[in-house]
Amino acid sequence: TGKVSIIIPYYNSNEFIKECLDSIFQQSYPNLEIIIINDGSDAENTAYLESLLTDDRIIYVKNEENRGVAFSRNKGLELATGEYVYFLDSDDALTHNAIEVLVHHIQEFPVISGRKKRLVRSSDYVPLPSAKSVDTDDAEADNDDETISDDEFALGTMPEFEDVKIKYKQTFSSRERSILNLLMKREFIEENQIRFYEGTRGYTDISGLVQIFSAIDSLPQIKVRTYYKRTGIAPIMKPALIQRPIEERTIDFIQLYLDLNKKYRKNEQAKNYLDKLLLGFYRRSAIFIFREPNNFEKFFQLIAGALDCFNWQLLASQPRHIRIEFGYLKQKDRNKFRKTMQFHIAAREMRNALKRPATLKRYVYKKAFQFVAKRETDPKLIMFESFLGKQYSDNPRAIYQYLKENYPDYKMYWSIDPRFRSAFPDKGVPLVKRFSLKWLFLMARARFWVTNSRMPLWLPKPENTIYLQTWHGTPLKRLAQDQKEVLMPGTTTDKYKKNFYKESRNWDYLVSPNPYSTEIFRRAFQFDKTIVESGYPRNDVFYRSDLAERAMTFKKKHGLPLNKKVILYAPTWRDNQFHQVGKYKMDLQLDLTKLQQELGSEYIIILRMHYLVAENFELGPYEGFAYDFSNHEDIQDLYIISDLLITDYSSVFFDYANLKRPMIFFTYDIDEYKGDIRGFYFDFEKKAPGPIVKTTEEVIEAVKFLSQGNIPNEKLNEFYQRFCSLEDGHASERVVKEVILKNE
Ligand code: C2G
Repeated sequence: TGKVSIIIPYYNSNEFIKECLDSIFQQSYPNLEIIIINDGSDAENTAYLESLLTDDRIIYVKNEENRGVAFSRNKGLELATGEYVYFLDSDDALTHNAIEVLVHHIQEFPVISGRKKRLVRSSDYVPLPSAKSVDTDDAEADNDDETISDDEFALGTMPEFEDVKIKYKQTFSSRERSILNLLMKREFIEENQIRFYEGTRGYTDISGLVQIFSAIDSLPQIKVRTYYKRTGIAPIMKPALIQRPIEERTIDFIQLYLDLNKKYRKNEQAKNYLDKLLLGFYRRSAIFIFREPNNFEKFFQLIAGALDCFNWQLLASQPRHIRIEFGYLKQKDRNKFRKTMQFHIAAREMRNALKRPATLKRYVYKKAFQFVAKRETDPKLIMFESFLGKQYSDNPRAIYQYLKENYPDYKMYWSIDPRFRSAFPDKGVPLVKRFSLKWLFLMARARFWVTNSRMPLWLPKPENTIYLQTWHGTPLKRLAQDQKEVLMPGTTTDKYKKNFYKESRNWDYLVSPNPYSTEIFRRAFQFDKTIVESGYPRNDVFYRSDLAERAMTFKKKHGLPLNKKVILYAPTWRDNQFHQVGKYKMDLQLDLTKLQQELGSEYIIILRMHYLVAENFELGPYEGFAYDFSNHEDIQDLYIISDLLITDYSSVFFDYANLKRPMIFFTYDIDEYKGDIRGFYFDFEKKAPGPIVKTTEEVIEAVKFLSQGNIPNEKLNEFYQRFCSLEDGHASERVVKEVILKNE
């Protein structure tokens, strides 16, 4: 029962550290030394971590700046005094008896491993179940990421130690790339001077593993789940995950491979492992590395160079195309390699395409698109789209209308989702169905794409097309890379962030409504091209002199009573409440019966749901009082006719503030929303330019209070200065001049 030193590097991961530490504090094996290396975390993360350091078995050290995980783990090894060492990551956790089971079984071996379970969402974590023995000896056994149902897991009991199955590994495959979940004797570590390579940012685990593998004959793996590995939840802005493009990772990997080769080429076990890693890396990454023509020469040389020390016998079991490619790399025949690689890439695309009719269709479409896009772009052709073709609205519409009035020689089209045809004018606006053949021709030849949301990622932007991304709101809710955990259905945090990153690579210009948004957009979208800080084109309308006439015309056209004041209710959507992918739920928490009783004589209410919300409200009983304008083409019209806005965390209030009319924030779920669901960029409760309320009664009270002229003018002005001061009715003009006219 020797002491175990658990080594945990920590870098800005305060969302998960409590779970991690609790899982150690409650280990059934008490003889622990818990070494935590704070690797230059920011003040907030540091303070939180430090508040949790209550156990006197903890040794806590800080790096002055962020030095990387290899450095931190090495430091941990220097500090460790236990008989055993064990690495744990600060966003992972252990099962209740993990250490006990590992220590029990290590016996005379220098190293032993347990098994891992993946946590994809934080809610998958079941606090502290005991390790459970796995008795199926399935083909997956080599893969330490297993998928089992949570139920089975939660019911896990302490295994009878004698019953635990053990597998002894003598060779190490390229799947073994993690130092986590290995219990190691410290004497062994020190005798072999095992340390992590600090010269690269990635792949440092393998630098430790290769040393271990070079020094052992056999690695026992007990078939007991001991470790929860969190995947798919990228802590905000962890550069390791998304910002490290394939080029950088390739350079890191090859550097490490060459370096380790020098040291271990005489050790068969280690050499074998390294070469398998190289093969694995090549097979996973080659097509991504060589797909980009500009990278070709550099990476050809790099990889061909690395192969000088490769053991060619390993190739025998590889597929034919890999053998051929490696052959050309070895001969340094770049032309033949290039041709083979092009074929490989094309064949792979084709194979993916043939999987399903839908992917085949897309493949053919994409090829046709690329073919058309080879022709020159038409400098007068502009394609517009708003909210994925669902609306004729927002910034794209304002820019469109400005151009139409002032530069009528442009050929302009609106891309529409045919299911939303009724949200577009009957005539006067040229419409084209998204993904139709005509759309393909227009999109592939247009000089400009103007949109406020994302484009399908599989659609290759033509080389000379300029993509103007207007976005659709000043952010209060955390955006894109700034989101901690993405709860939307049909994606994971990792996938979402990666896709967002790819999407924003395509943008050439981004419109920003104010300096506050500029700063956020730069970071959250990882955008370093031109930001046009112009104010929002969609808000130009507020600065026209005919707002009253417009309101009157609108009310008459839609049969709204002219003698009543108008309340607009426009809430946002909830990431974690949905019917299916892309269709979100909205409980109407506002009690319309009460509202009508209390306010009906003076007011009507217009309901406007977010475009992602798919909900049909039964408004029959409230005829003459409540109206559903969720499908109306553009919310700007509704702002103009309303006398008061009720919203929540939606960016609508940044726009509405331009009108300097009263606002109420109906935030019945604020704690949950500002916490787990999204998180905010500023202290909303302090800065909101109007009362914050949680119940219908409070809404009614607030409406009455505001209608007596109690407008919080000071807050409203402060808010206006911060978010609306660029708005003057000329934002569209500024965008057109900066983006369209300059690039014709
Ligand atoms: N919107 C609307 N009706 C609503 C809510 C929003 O028409 N009930 C429109 C508004 O133009 C708003 C935009 O959709 O500005 C974006 O809506 P948000 O509620 O802010 O939500 P989201 O689409 O998540 O965008 O940077 C801004 C954020 O990305 C928010």
